[in-house]
Amino acid sequence: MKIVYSEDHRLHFPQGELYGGEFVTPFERPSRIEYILRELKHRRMSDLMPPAKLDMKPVRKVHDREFLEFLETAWSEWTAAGYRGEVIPTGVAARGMRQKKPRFIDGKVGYYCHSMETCMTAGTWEAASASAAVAQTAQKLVSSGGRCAFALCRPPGHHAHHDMYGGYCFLNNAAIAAQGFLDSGAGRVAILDVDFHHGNGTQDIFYGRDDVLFCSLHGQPEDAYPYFLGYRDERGTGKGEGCNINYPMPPGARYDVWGKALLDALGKIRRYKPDALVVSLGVDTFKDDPISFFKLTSDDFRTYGGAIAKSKLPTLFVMEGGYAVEAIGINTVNVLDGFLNG
Ligand code: OKP
Ligand code: ZN
Repeated sequence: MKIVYSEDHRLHFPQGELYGGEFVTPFERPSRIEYILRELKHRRMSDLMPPAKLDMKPVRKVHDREFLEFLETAWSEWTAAGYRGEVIPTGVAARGMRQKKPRFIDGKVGYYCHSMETCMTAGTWEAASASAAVAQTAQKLVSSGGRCAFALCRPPGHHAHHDMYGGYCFLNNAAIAAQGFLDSGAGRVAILDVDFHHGNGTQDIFYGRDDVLFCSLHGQPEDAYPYFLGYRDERGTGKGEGCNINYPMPPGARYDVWGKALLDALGKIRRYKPDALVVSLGVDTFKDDPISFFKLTSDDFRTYGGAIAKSKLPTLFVMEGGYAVEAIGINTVNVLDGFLNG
């Protein structure tokens, strides 16, 4: 399996994440990628390549132009304002308030941020755009006839909306890849999001469209981040009606429950007849994940990799979450291995 990777991910490493009222070392940290690389090497999967330069055309189709400008300039505007810490919002555009972009950077941050745990720092834009380039380069490998590829993205992307960042995500790598498939000639694309958290950003981007089917398996919003999206009755709108399918599941869910949802989603994907499949691959469904509540075992990851392979679709795996760092490599590579050898 071809693997696309950029070491520029290291440029994004905020000092803190707001967690339970404390600033803690971010769960989403550079070592996550190092653990995955180590396990790939260990299992002789070392067909690595760097990304090509990011083509902004598909990026502009899934993200707002002013939002992209904001991400690119936020750090310099923040420091120019005299702030000495990392970029984090104070006031946000909440219920009943005007949805108008302020001029001052502190206001703009509140306008474009949906989750306050996520700090931006000097290298965030460079890392986020490198991560999008990783997804795009891997997509092109599949578009030009490859069976599969693995985009080792960091930072992750599935919480990034059309015009909002948060949940450790800035650019929606999976959405950029899906748009890339369409722009390279695919008629329809399916996105299967198996990260523990609902892919609210991806849902937002494609909610009114019928050329992308989005299926997400996740912790139910009553109990799990991102809390304000991911219910079963969110089915898409307008011509996108029926093209958004959510599988919220309760705390403690094991593979007997989770695997049934996966098979249902794979059935829906088969009937949609997509030309390509993007898997938003988060391994935070693992039983020992520090911020999640599903109970998948390392063997379950191999099992579901095999189930995904049965779809026989050109498949792009895009790395999302997974915070049990000691096991993140094993679990991620188990999915890929299950896919290849299942
Ligand atoms: C990103 B990805 C938990 C707060 C959750 C954000 C989690 C973002 C997960 N107490 N904070 O989907 O893995
Ligand atoms: Zn997650």
